[in-house]
Amino acid sequence: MSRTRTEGPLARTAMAFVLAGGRGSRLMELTDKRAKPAVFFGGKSRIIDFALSNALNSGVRRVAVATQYKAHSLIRHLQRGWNFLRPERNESFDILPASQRVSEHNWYLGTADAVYQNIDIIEDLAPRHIVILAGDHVYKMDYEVMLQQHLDSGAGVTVSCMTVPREEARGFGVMAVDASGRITEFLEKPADPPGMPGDPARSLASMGIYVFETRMLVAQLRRDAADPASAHDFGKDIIPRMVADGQAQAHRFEASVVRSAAETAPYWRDVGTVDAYWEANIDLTDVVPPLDIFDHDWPIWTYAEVVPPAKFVHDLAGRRGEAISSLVSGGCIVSGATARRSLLCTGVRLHSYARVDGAVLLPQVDVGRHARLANVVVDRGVRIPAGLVVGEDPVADARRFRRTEKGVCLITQAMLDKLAA
Ligand code: ADQ
Ligand code: ADP
Repeated sequence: MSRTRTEGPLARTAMAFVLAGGRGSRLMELTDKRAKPAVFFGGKSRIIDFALSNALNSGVRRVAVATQYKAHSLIRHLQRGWNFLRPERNESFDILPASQRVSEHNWYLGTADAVYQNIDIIEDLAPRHIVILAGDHVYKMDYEVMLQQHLDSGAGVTVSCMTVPREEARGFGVMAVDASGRITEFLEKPADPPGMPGDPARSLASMGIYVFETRMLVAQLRRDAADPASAHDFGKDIIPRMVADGQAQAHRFEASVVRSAAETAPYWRDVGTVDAYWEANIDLTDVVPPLDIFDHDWPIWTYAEVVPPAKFVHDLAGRRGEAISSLVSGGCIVSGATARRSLLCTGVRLHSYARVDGAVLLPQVDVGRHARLANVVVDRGVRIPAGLVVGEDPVADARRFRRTEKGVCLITQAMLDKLAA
C-alpha cells in the first residue's frame, strides 16, 4: 500500500455517506427480500461491509448510510454490526431511511436527493469533507489517498475511476480527462461509450465514489434541488454539471487500492448480476484469489453470529466429509459429503453422499442426502431435498430454477416449493 500524506489525516475529520437504497434488481430473487448491499458475500460478510470497512480502515469515524428499498435486513445488520462508533469519541453512525424528512415525497428521488434530504444532519456534524460511496461494491480502497488528492488539486469534486473494457462501459459514467487529470467530459451510461486516447478498447469509468468539501457539496445539492429538470442524481446531474464548470478531477483507483502481496491486480467488482455474484464468490476459492480477504492489515468487519467451528465428520458408513478448495464458515457441518470449489456461509449442512461443486450456499442452507449441485447460488435457509440434481441438465434446470446465461442456477425455497406442489 502506498501512501503520501501532505497534511494530517483527512479521513478523521471526514464523513462517509453510503448510498444503500438501490434495489439491484439484476440479482433477481436474491434481492426480493433484501437490498443489494445486504446480500451475503464471501462467507461471513454482506456486500456493504466492504465500503464500511474501507471507511473504517481509512480512518473515517463518521458514517451515514441512506437506506430505502427493502431495508429491514440491511438495517438489522447495520445495527448489530456497525453501531460501535460513539458520539463521546467524536464519532457517529447514522442510519437514514427515506422518511419524508425534507419534502413530502416519501422516497429519495435519486442519489443526490438521498444526501440532500439529510443536509441538516450533515451540517450538524460539520465534517470537513464528505466521501460519497455506493453500498454495493466489493473492493479495498484507502479513501485517505483520495482525500489528499482532492485537497492538493483544489477541485470542487474528485471522482474515483478505473478502466473497463469499452463494451462493459455502458453501465457506467464514462469520462475523458486531460493531462492534469481534470475531467473534460462525462457521459452517464452512454449507449456507445468512447474509448480512451491511446487505448480505444478500454474506457475510463466512474466508480460512483465522490469526494467533496462539505460546503461545496451543500451548495451543489441546493442548486440541484432548485432545478426542476434534474433527476437529482450524482451521475446524471451533479457530476456532469460540475464537469461543465471545469470543477471535477479524476482519481485513479490504482493510487488508492489496497493490495496484499497476494493480489496481483486492482480488484473492484459491482456484483450486480447473478453471474458476477457467483463468479466473485467462487473467485475466493482460487489457490491465489484475486481478492485477499485474509489480509490482516485491511480487515473486512461484519456482524457475525456466534457459532461453533465448522465440523467435518464421517457418516455411519465411514464416508468422509470433506471440502477441497472451499471456504467453510462457522457453524457448518459437512457429514459424509464433499464440497469442491464452493463457498459455505454460516450454518450450512451437507448430508451424506451429497456433492456440491462451484456452489455458493448462503447461511443455513441444508443439502439433503445424495443431492448433487454444480454451479449454483442457493438462498438463505433453503432445504435442498434428498437426491436433487442441479447442473447436469440445462433444460431441466432452466425449467425449475433461475438459470443464467453462463449456466449458473439460482435456487430459492419458493422455486423448490413450486416443484414439490
Ligand atoms: P449506478 O450504479 O447505476 O451508477 P445508482 O443506481 O445511482 O448507480 O446507485 C448508486 C448507489 O446508490 C447504489 O449503491 C444504490 O444502492 C444507491 N441508491 C440508488 N438510488 C438510491 C436512493 N434513491 N436512495 C439511496 N440510495 C440509492 C452510479 C453512477 C455511475 C457510476 C456507477 C458505478 O451514476 O456514473 O459509473 O455508479 O457503479
Ligand atoms: P437476510 O437473509 O438478508 O438476513 P432474512 O432472510 O432473514 O434476511 O429476511 C429478509 C427479509 O425478509 C427480512 O428483512 C424481512 O423483512 C423479510 N422476512 C423474512 N422472514 C419474514 C417473515 N417470516 N415474515 C415477514 N417478513 C419476513
